[in-house]
Amino acid sequence: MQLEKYKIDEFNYAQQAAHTRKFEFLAEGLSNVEDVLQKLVDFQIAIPSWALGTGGTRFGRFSGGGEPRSLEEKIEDVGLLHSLNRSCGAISLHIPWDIPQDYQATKSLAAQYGLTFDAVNSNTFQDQANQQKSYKFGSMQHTDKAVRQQAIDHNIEVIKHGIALGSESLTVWLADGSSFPGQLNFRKAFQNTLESLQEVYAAMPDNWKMYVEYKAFEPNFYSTTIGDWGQSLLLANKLGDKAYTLVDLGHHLPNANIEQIVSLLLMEGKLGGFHFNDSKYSDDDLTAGSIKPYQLFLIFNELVEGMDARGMNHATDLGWMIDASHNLKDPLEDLLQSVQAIMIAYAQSLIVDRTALAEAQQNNDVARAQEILQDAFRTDVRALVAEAQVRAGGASNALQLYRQLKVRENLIQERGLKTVSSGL
Ligand code: AOS
Ligand code: ZN
Ligand code: ZN
Ligand code: ZN
Repeated sequence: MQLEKYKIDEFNYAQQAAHTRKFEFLAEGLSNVEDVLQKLVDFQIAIPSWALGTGGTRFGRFSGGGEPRSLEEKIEDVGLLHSLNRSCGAISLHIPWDIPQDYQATKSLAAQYGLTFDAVNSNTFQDQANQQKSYKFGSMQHTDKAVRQQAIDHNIEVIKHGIALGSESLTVWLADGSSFPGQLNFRKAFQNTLESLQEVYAAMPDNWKMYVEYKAFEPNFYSTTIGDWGQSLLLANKLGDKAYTLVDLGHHLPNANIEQIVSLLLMEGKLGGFHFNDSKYSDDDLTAGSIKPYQLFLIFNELVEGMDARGMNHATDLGWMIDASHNLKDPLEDLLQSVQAIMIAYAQSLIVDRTALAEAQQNNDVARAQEILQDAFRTDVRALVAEAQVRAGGASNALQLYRQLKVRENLIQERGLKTVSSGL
C-alpha cells in the first residue's frame, strides 16, 4: 500500500493547534530545544525483518493478517513505518530467511522508501532443509570441525549478501552452549568459537563491523558460550578493531545493571550496537519501554554522556536496532510504539542538565544527582519527539494515523488474512 504525503499533511494540519500548544509549553522550559530536535531528526532505528510478522512461543503461534510474504513486502512494511515517523530508515535482514533474488531491484525498492540496509544477521541456530551438518550441539563451538566450517561458510555468505546490498555490519548471535553440566569443555568451546569468528572476521571488508551478541541463557539452559558482556568483549578484543559487543536488553540475568555495562563498553570503544526491547522475566522481546522505561532512560543517559565524551555521532556511530517479537499486537503498531519509546528515552537523556549532574557527582550530592536525572525522566517530552517527526516529514502521532488510515485492513486486503512470514 502507498502512503501519500498529503495524508500525513492533512493529519498534521488537523492536529496542529493541539500539538503546537503542547510543544510551545515544553520548549519554553528547555534551553537546547533546536539542538535536541536536530538530534531527534537524525536518529534512526533499524527494523528487523523478522519482527514484521507475528512471532510465537514454543507453545503456539496465533498469526495475524496481512503479514509480509516476501522480502519485498517486508521492505514495504518498513517503508510504511518510516513514512509515518521518519525514524525507521533502515532494515536489518536475516539470512537465509531474506535471501534477495535480485540485489539491484532490492536496493532500488529500499531506496524508494528511503531505506538503507543495516546489519545482516546470520543463522546457525536452526537446521535448514538442504543442510549437510546439524547445529543440534552448536555451530562455531562444535566439537566437529566440519560443523564449524559450515557455520563459518554460512557467515561468509551472509557477508557477501550484505556487501551486495550496501550493508556494513554483521551481527552474530550464537545459540551455542550446553544444557547440562559436563556436556561441554567451556575452554574448548570458547576457543573453537574464537577461531571460527576469526575466519569470518578475516572475510569482512575493512569498513565493516562485526557485532558479537551475547545472551545469558536460552535455548541452552546451563551455559551459553557467549553468555555475557565479558565473554563478548573478550572475543571482540581478540578479534580486532572491527569487532564490537552488541547489547540486547533482554539478554541479561535479572536485575543486571545494563546502564553500567553500556558505560564501560563505550569507554573501551567496544560498544557496537543495540537490540532494543523490554522484558519482565528474561528475553521476552516485548515492546521497548513497556515494562522498565526508567531503565531505558538510564541507558540512554549513559549513551549520550559516553558518546559525547568520546566525540561520537549519536546517529551513526552505533548500530541502533529493535529486536522484538509480537505475539498479541499488530507488529507494525508494536514497532511504532517501540520506536516512540526509544525516541522518548533519547529525548529525555538529551535534556539532562549535564553540568549540574557533574557538579553534584563531584560534590557527592547524592540527592541532587538523583533529582537531576528524575527531573529529565519525569518531563513529558512527547511533543518534542512529535515536533521532530513532523519536521522530518512524518506524522505528529504515527500510531494514530496508522489506525486512521486503516493500514492493517488495507494490508489484509492486499495480502490476505492468512499469511505466514518467516521468522521467529
Ligand atoms: C536471540 O535471542 C537474539 O536476540 C537475536 O539477536 C535475534 O533475536 C535473532 O537473531 C533473530 O532470529
Ligand atoms: Zn537480539
Ligand atoms: Zn531480546
Ligand atoms: Zn534475544
